[in-house]
Amino acid sequence: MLKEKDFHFCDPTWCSGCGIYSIFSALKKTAVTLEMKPEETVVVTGIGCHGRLNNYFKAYGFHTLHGRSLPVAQGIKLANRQLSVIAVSGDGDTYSIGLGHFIHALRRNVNLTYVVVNNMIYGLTQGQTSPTSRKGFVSKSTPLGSKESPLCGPHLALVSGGTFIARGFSGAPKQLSSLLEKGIQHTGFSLIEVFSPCVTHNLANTYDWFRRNTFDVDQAKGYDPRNREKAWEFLNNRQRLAMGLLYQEKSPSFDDLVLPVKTPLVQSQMFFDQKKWDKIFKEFE
Ligand SMILES: Cc1ncc(C[n+]2csc(CCOP(=O)(O)OP(=O)(O)O)c2C)c(N)n1
Ligand code: SF4
Ligand SMILES: [Mg+2]
Repeated sequence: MLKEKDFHFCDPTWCSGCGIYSIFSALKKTAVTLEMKPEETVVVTGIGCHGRLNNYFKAYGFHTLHGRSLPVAQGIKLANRQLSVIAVSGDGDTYSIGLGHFIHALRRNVNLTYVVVNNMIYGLTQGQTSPTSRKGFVSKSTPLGSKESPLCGPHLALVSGGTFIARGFSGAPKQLSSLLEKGIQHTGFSLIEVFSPCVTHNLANTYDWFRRNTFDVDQAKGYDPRNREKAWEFLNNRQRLAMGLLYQEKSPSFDDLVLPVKTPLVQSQMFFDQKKWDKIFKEFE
C-alpha cells in the first residue's frame, strides 16, 4: 500500500504558513486513503500560487494557462476515463479569467474534481483584489477599498447545475480531507472551494478571520446535502460563510453519457470507413 511520501515529489516553496500547504497535505492523505496511484492520477493547475501544486504532488501534472485548467482537465478525462483527474485553481484563476469555463464545466458534469484555492486575493502577482475579496478590501489595486460585492463560487455552482458543491478551510484539515475524499468518489464534477489564507499579501482574511466568519452546515438545523433550497439558504448567510458539503445530487456524468466504454481513446478501435472518407473528400475537389 502506498504512503503519503509516495505522492510527495519535492518540498514546496510557498511562503511559510500559506494555506496551500494544508491542501497539499490533505490531497496526499486522500490519495492514500482512496488507494490512488501516481501513474493513474493527473493534477492539472491554473496560474497562481496554487498552480505550483502539481510541481510538488507526485503524479502526472499539467500546469496550464491562466484560467484554463478546466478545458484541459475535461479533455484529459474524456481521452482517458481510467485516470483520476484533479484540477486545482485559484479565486482569480476561476472567478475572473476562467469564469466561463467554470459555469459550463458545472452544467457539463465531467467526472473530475475541481479544487478552488480561495485566498480572496491574487497571491502570485503580489496582492491585487480578486472577485472574492470582501467589499472595502484595501489592496494594491483598490487602495481606497474595493467597491464591488464579492462573488460566491458555491452559489454560482448551485445555479449552474453543480452536482457536488463543498467548501473547506485549510485551517480544518480533517474536514478538508473528508471533502476531498467524497468529491473524488462522486460521479460527475465535484467542486471543493477551500478558504486558504495568503499570509503574505492578505492580512485581512487570516486563519482567525475565517474561524470567526464561517459556520459548518452539518451542525446546522435541517441540514441535508440533497436539499437544494437548504443549500441556497445556507449560502445566503452574508454574516457567516457556509462550509462543509453543501449540496450533492446523483446525476449521470457527461463521460457516461457520451462514451460507451471506459477504454482510453488511444486504445480504442477506430472504425474507419474509407468509402465515406473518399466521398467527403470528393465534395471539396
Ligand atoms: C492571461 C494572463 N493574464 C494575467 C496573468 C497574470 N496573473 C498571473 S497569476 C494571476 C492571478 C492569480 O490569482 P489566483 O488565481 O487567485 O491565484 P493565487 O496566486 O492567489 O493562488 C494573474 C492575474 C497571466 N499569467 N496570464
Ligand atoms: S503569496 Fe500568499 S498565496 Fe502565495 S505562497 Fe505566499 S502566502 Fe501563499
Ligand atoms: Mg487567489
